[in-house]
Amino acid sequence: MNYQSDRSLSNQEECLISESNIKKNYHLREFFLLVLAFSAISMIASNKNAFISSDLSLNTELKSKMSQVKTGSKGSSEVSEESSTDIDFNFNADSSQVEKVYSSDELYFTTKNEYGYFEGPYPWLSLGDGAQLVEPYRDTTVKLAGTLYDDENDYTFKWSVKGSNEKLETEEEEFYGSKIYVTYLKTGIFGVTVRVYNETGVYLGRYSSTLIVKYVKRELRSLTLADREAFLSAAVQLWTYTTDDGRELYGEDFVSIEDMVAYHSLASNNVLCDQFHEGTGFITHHLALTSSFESSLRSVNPAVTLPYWDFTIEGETILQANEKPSYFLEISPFLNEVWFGSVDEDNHIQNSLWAHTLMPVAGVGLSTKNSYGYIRSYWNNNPDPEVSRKLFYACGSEPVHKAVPYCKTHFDVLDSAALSNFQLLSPSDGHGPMHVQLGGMFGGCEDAYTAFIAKWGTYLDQNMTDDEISAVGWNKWKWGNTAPRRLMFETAVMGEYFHIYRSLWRSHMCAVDQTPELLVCPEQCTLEVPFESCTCQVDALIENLTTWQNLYPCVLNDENQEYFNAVMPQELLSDMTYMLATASVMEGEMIESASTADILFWVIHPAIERMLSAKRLPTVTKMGNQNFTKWAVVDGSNETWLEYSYYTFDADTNAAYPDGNTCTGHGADDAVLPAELVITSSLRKQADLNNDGIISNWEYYLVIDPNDVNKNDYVFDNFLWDHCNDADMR
Ligand SMILES: [Cu+2]
Repeated sequence: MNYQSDRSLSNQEECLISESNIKKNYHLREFFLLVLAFSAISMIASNKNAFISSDLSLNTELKSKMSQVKTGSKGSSEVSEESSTDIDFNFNADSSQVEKVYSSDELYFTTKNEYGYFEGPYPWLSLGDGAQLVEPYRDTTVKLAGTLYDDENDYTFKWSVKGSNEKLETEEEEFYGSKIYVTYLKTGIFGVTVRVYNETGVYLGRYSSTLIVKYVKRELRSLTLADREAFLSAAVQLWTYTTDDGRELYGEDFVSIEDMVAYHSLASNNVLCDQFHEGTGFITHHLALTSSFESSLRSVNPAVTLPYWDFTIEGETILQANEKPSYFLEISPFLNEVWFGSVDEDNHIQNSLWAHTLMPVAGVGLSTKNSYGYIRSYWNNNPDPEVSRKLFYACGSEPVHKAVPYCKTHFDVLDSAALSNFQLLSPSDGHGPMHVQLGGMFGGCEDAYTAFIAKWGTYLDQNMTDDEISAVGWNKWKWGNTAPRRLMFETAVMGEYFHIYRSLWRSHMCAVDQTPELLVCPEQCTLEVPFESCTCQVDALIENLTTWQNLYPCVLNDENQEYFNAVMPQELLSDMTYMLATASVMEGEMIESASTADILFWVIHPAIERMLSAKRLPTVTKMGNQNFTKWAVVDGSNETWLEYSYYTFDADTNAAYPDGNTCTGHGADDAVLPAELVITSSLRKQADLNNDGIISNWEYYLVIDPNDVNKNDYVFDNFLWDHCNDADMR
């Protein structure tokens, strides 16, 4: 794939200097430059530097005063040359007097940018000292408000603004007016003081507060066109360059998608352990992966932060319309040319910046690959050189029970009674169906399914009366009366096929006799070998070395076995298991371990972090109109990390592995990411609390606490779910 490097930031990049700016806990590569001028507009238009400037639209009276400022006062040189000095501002207040400090009723700041005022409920913005949020790389107006300002226009306001740049640490920059324009090129906390003078220039008092500069993550739909384009064009660079090449161009924070795919896949593809999934480490691993993407994104364009996709907007619309999940394709604005691409009949992304994205090929020695050598799940023998998406499809049926998460689904995650519940629910209710529906299954299984339906379709479509259902032992029956067997088959079997296939490989966890690795893939297939001949299958079943009954628990869980055993004949169960265990299957990337190769992966996980922030911010208590459970203390002192992996078992409980198995990755102290995947600098520099060189799951959980102003350098735009106001959360 060859993308042109599209970098539209040359002006800002000209300003970047080497790493030297350290204040408090902020070690940021970007630097902060103030340029003072009353002629701000021309500078903003030319976009040459970052700057702060005062307002040109002051009232005439004030303007005339400003033009009389004495030569030599900072920030006024351009007008002072033509000024007379009729009024002598007493800038050096008598230090023997007690200085008047205005309360934040009398004076305070408001900040506004093209998105309006920031109203996120972060406690450090409402502590009473009037701290305001400003976004880096975004022109922002800082305006005075308050009774003093409202009541009286006869004052002159002199601003002193500090940055954390070494030079500016000691030198305040000054200007005049009722508002100033700022554009910060780094995140951090910056002091601002306004000194007030009366009309004769006598100093009256001052007001001081802070500007807190952080990125704001927004829902995809609310981005301006310019921000959308900046995000997309920066993001696609990760697919364009290797890590080495990217670092040469963009610096050490760059990580390529190729590496993201390799490391995510390595963590997921050990037959004895999935370090990132099916366990409680999912949440921090995926949020840290997201931070790694963010780090890379910002290295390409420091003005960009990864947005989030609140897919419950689509999910709730589908629910309200009483439609199947695939209705998504009619209502979502994202699978098209301007965002993330639509797909063609070959399951390829056919347009957008991700058109015909290539899959990474496993290098020598990389253990995680399929038979064709692509970095894909072991069991996914997809020979396609391109990223695949088979939307809302599992080998010929739609997984109708995998509803796109809607308001109630996310409410249940938000309502978690404890961190442990949140850990367990966030992968499943949080977003699981997005992976299933956007990945999809296809290939030889489609013909196998067709053949199965040719034999059993009529039977599956038979209706059942209540009497028939109770006659086979079921009083509580969730499959209805209309073709219940068809529904059972499509939801419990075809809709879970991705999971069943994986289980047949990790068969020590499910087969009755606990035989390991029953599903076997060819060591290697050349690209000339068609997928039909490069099948992962349970050879032992074909060779009569095992039975369908031995595999049956890999196909159906205990509860579903009871339903199926009651109403399906043995021959059907045998045919079903045989089909599942021998069909050649291909999977779209989103459903398997190379999901990071699809841009869609990267926009869905921030929605989960937004929920975690909502849990931890004290004033966020509702989704829609429904209150959710709050955790009493959220600073790490009162939460308990649950360590759980589906793949961990004790000694003497498994015939294949009598010594037991510990699947790492899910413990509080386990590394949150491989060291190669760097996270954003602000988190990286603070997260390793015990200085052991490893950022653990727990340390990562602590460092993204949204209540601590000094930690994360981004926030979410809001915690409003307006589309859920009328949703039923019960
Ligand atoms: Cu995910």
